[in-house]
Amino acid sequence: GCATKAPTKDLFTVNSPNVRYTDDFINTKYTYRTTAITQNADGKYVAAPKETLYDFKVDRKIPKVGVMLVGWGGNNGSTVTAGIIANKRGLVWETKEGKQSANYYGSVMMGSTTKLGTDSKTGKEINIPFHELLPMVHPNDLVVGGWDISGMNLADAMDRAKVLEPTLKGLVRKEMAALKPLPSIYYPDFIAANQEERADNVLPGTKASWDHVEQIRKDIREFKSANGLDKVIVQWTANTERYADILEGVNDTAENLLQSIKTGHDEVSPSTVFAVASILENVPFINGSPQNTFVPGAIKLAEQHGAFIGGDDFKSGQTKMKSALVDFLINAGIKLTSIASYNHLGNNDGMNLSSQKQFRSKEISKSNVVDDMVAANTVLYKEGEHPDHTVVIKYMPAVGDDKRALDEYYAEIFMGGHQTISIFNVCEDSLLASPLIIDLVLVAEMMTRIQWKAHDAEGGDDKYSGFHSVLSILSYMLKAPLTPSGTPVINALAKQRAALTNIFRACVGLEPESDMTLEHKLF
Ligand code: NAI
Ligand code: DG6
Repeated sequence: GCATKAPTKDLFTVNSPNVRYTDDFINTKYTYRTTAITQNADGKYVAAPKETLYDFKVDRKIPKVGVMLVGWGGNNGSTVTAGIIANKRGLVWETKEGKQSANYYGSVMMGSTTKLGTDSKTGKEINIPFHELLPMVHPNDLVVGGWDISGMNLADAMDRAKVLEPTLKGLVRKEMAALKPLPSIYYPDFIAANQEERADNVLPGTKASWDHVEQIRKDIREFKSANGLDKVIVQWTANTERYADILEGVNDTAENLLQSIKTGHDEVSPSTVFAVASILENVPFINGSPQNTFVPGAIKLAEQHGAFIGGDDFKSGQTKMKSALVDFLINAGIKLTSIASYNHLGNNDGMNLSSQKQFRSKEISKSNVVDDMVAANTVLYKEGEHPDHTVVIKYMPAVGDDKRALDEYYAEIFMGGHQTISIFNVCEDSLLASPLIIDLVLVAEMMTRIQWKAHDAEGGDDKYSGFHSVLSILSYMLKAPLTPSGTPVINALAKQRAALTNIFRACVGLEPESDMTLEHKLF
């Protein structure tokens, strides 16, 4: 049985004087409507509707895309690779509960729908698969490759991960065994000492060097040509590193960072070297781990080169739940006063995080995720007031990849009452993260084919540019979203999804989905 349908070309077209289709592009004139606020001397606000006109241009040609994973032989890397192969081949396998077929559950792009509009005859909502909003790459068509400091082939790596059913592993084993990670860079100081044993596939040198940048660039180019790819996207799903110190003269500017790589400075991490190599190759680089890969110099380098970057840290289970639940509680007018988040897990990620410096990176990315929701509610929280929030992670080998996340949300309700919500979340961590890896590739790739300019009534075609280098549109999939300098970080899950949906809609000239449904209320 075939698990996922091949994408249908243009499930819908937009009938509007502002939208023009050519063989190669969708050209759209779009009015962006916002509300501009000013504050009077007496502290009162004045709200003024504001309109900005943009032209968007979407490249309709779906490219052949490769994804290179750093940490390919890890739990996420091996699981997402087997998952794509299984989907590609429409595999069905036996489990103790019966037959299971490949799917893309957990992927917003592949597993969810979005409202296109309302049927003009019946008044019913018409919903379409998210990935049909724009001409997107299908994950079945992705070519996967990458690097790992462990040289194990992907079949053995998937056994080591202990995530997938043996029957499924049997069906993909031959193909997986032929996949072997490229040697990677290993600077032992950045990941836990307990990882040393698996580092048997490393390039010479234990500090940053320009040779490393050159080798990674060469690897990307060779992967691209060997597989006949139009585009490559690089994603860090390797171990969580410690934070790098931000030092003046070392990693504060693009030039200083490049110089520090050349001189082998101790504070340049492997993930930053991968980011720099990707930026110089003009290949989007996404950081799925919490460390500060994007030191100021790396962000500036990306901006200089107009290269896309996104991060940080996949938002899979506990934090996704948190960014939905806290959004709901605070928007319901309930005063959340504390969150206690415990995790225990027994995979290699857990072992790496049992080391204090690496845990600290994760603690930071898991802790800042409610700030925007709290700050937005000036009724419940005074300036500077914040719910207590603690994050604990313990390594418990026996539970393997089946991470346990226990959360207690404690809140103040009407008239001094209290509400305690207790959540116990158990599932395979890598089966939550794999579809995020796919979504990040699909959305980042799509963003490379969208251009904009301030509206030009003449219809000239010469001044288009891309979105800002820092792809904050990826926030839904990430715990600590990186945003362009000076712009707000949005963690509220509903807002993040709305941004994704409505930016995609704007690119085909459709209004944001407001959910007003006046057509069902005013007649
Ligand atoms: P893992 O430990 O199974 O895999 C990481 C892989 O990276 C290992 O195979 C290791 O050998 C390799 N590696 C380490 N340093 C490397 C380097 N410099 N170059 C190339 N390869 C290197 O971990 P897992 O479970 O796959 O997670 C990967 C990352 O994703 C971790 O940082 C984790 O914190 C993060 N993450 C995972 C989530 C999940 O739900 N599974 C969610 C959020 C983040
Ligand atoms: C334990 O917290 C290990 C971590 O790597 C997490 O499993 C991972 O970051 C996912 O976190 P969350 O909060 O999105 O479930």
